[in-house]
Amino acid sequence: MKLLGSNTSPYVRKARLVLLEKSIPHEYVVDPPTEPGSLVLKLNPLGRIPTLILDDGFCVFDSSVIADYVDSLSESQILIPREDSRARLRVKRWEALADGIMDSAIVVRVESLRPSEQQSPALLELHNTAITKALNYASELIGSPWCEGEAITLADLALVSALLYLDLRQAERDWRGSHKNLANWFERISARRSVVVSREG
Ligand SMILES: N[C@@H](CCC(=O)N[C@@H](CS)C(=O)NCC(=O)O)C(=O)O
Repeated sequence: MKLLGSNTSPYVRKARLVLLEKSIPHEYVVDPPTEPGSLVLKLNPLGRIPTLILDDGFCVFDSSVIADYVDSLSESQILIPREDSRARLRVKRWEALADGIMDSAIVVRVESLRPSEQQSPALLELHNTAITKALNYASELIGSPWCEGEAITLADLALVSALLYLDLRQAERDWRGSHKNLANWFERISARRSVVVSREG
């Protein structure tokens, strides 16, 4: 299978981390949909990344759907709990929280690229506040050593993807200073091979 994406997209990082953690053989192809001739535009009606192309050509889109599918491919290292519905719900809620941080950070990024007189301070405030509140929530919720306790799950992979994107686009936001437990967890997950590989490009 082939994962089409870009190195800056947090949703792509989440999908890559799932593939890497599960040790699923795949090819990662940098193919941003903004580039003319991008395969993403031909195969994914939404024109978004990540896009996963299975060996028979079946096109999978949306990082949550990709994560779910890839996790189902093997019994080793289950990232989304299967038997315990509340445990599954907790992990999926973590994913939604992390995705929400990504969504808001992207709105802020896109808005910030507009000429300053055309920017909406209210929109920037709305999304920056959502990010702040989501980080507070994550900091209250996070377990040890991983988000949901002893086993690493999709929750951790989604959260690290969101935080790496904040570091990229909102370096001035001192989330480590206000959330020491998140900072410690981040140090721990940053040493993980999957995260190291995903940061190499
Ligand atoms: N909910 C989607 C969001 C995907 C998304 O918005 N990706 C952005 C990149 S970060 C994208 O492809 N935007 C279109 C573009 O870059 O042209 C997911 O989780 O996969």
